[in-house]
Amino acid sequence: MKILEKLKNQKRLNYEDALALYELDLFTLGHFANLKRTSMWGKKVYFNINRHINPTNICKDICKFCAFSANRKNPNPYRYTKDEVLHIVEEAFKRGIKEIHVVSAHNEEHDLYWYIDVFKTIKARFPTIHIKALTAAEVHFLSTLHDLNYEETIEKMIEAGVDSMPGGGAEIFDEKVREYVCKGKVKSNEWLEIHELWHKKGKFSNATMLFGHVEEKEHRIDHMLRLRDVQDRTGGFNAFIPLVYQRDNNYLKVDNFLGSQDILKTIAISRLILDNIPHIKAYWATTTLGLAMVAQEFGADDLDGTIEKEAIQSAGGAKSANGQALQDFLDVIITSGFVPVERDSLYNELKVYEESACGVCQ
Ligand code: V47
Repeated sequence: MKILEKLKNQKRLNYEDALALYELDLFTLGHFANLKRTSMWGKKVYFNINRHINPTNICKDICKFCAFSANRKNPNPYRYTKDEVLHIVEEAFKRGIKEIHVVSAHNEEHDLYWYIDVFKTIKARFPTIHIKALTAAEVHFLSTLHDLNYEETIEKMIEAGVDSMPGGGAEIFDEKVREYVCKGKVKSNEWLEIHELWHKKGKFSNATMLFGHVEEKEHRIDHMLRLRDVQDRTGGFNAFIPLVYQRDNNYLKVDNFLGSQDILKTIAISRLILDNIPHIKAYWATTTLGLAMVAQEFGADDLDGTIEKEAIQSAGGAKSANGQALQDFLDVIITSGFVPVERDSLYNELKVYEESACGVCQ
């Protein structure tokens, strides 16, 4: 079979190859994805110690899949003040948090200058904290609000101390599906352009894909290939994060939900297609920690972070609202035969845990 030959010879895979990968049985596919993952990262499983902060849920956009934004299905609008954000950061810092991941809804009352002020103050008070903030969807919203071009907004973010960009807002790049699930939001080519500009400033970012809703497997492959093209030019994506669609409290009508096999297949395929993106995250908040751990044998090498407070996926039904205890990460990684590695936001290794760190084994 042609696809097996290509996999054995480690050839770059094209669109047709990727479709053929979906036809392979899970364990054949997993075998090749795991070979690739192991050749890159051995038995290491990466995670970081981070805090998610979502300054507001009041949003001008209406993405059908979103249960986080305040509307009829989530009648609890909120907007943090600068002092509230600073308080969260201060408390998190005391607990040893090394990254804040700031993602928000699109709310004119939190304009670019509000964020700049907040980020500058955080950097002045906590210079060692890594600020991962503002998705390309937010960069688009804030640029439009202030009549700035993307480069101008990006330059202001960098000047304010933003260290890296999260991968949110990518959803699914296929224009037809995108129009259906998140009409009015940043367009696919704009999302990709913003990340490319960010990378050209010497900065790193992540890339997500929201899957398991109304898209087909063809759209997932198209999504990955568009990212691979940008990465060939810039090398600026650190990680790809396939986000499993959470079904509660939103306006998207979905008939068939994915099972674990489909989720693992998509993660494995992303490892094989995205040969130029170093890390594949199995984001535990959307897969559950158990499946995220299994995914480490199917191409993923990262679980994301401890998060502390998760608002987006939990609004959609995920059991992630209170984050993940570090000890639970360590226990599940070690008992699965892997080596836990705490990393910083740019994948520098901070601590490689030995087996004695495992509560279960003691
Ligand atoms: O862009 C919204 C997604 C994203 C739902 O860069 C949903 O390291 C599932 O991007 N079901 C925000 N997903 C989260 C995100 C992220 C998470 C972790 C790490 C990183 C990173 C980025 O959440 C949004 C959207 O695609 N989302 N609603 C839902 N119902």
